[in-house]
Amino acid sequence: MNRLDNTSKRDKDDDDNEKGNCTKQNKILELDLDYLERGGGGTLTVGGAPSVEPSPDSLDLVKVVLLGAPAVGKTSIIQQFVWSDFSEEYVPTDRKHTFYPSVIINEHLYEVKITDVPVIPYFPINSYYEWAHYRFYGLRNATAYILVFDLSNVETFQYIRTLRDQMVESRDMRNVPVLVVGNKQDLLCSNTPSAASGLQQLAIAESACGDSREKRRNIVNLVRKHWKCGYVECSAKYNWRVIAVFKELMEMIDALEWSGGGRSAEPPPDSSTGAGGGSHETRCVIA
Ligand SMILES: Nc1nc2c(ncn2[C@@H]2O[C@H](COP(=O)(O)OP(=O)(O)O)[C@@H](O)[C@H]2O)c(=O)[nH]1
Ligand SMILES: [Mg+2]
Repeated sequence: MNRLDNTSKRDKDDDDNEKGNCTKQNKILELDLDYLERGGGGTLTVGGAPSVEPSPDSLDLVKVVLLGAPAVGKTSIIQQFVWSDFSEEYVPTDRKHTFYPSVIINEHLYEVKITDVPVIPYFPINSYYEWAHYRFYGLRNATAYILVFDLSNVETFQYIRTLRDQMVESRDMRNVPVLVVGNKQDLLCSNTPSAASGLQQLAIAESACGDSREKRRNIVNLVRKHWKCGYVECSAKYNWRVIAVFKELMEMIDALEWSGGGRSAEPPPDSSTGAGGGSHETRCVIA
């Protein structure tokens, strides 16, 4: 049973967050970048809900970052999940946006921070690079990552393959869930045989489809068997398996949390306590 109430909050213009300049760089490198970010100001509240500062980035906040090549659908997946909204128009993400849904999974309540960032040319190999090039993105201290590629353009997988290599080389990823998402499932060629095509065109299309099917099989194999990561295919456009994306990720996070390998030794607040509740907050029951 899936239920989703969408009244999530999104940060105010995140440029505000970058005003907290500091010259003592060495000191800052030891700090939690998300903590600095919080100094940046209030939030823009969506859907008429009262404007309330989101929960502070406490240890219990699950920080999820979506990464992937340009135009694979990262923003669309988030917007479909938190707002049940989709736009055909492509507006490249030009600055960081954060969303704060609350998610209940296996009767455990999590406050989630979903971060959508402009395309990054590389994953910062240490906190200096993060500070210098991706200030306040929270890339290196994310709880979990969703790596998105476009199923109708499997070349976009190469981007996340490189990014994941850089992550593994520069961060201890043992207790950091990574979910690979193939988006735009609706554009898979097997879904759209053209009745108008001539026989020759059909044969060409079939062979191109076969090629891309083979590449897809190899990708699934690599992700599941070698990377040992989760893999979900979805369509942000048709809201097909978008909830499954977040359900799968939260299952991974919840399993870690309750096996003692999670972000903190403390158990997350239980839904029955009503902790973290507030009329302004989203509740996504995904299990
Ligand atoms: N057909 C189809 N188009 C999609 C889907 N998801 C996103 N798009 C389109 O792809 C383009 C890029 O989407 P966007 O979410 O901005 O990509 P981002 O750059 O990865 O954040 C937009 O024009 C979207 O409308 C999908 O599942 N199916
Ligand atoms: Mg985007």
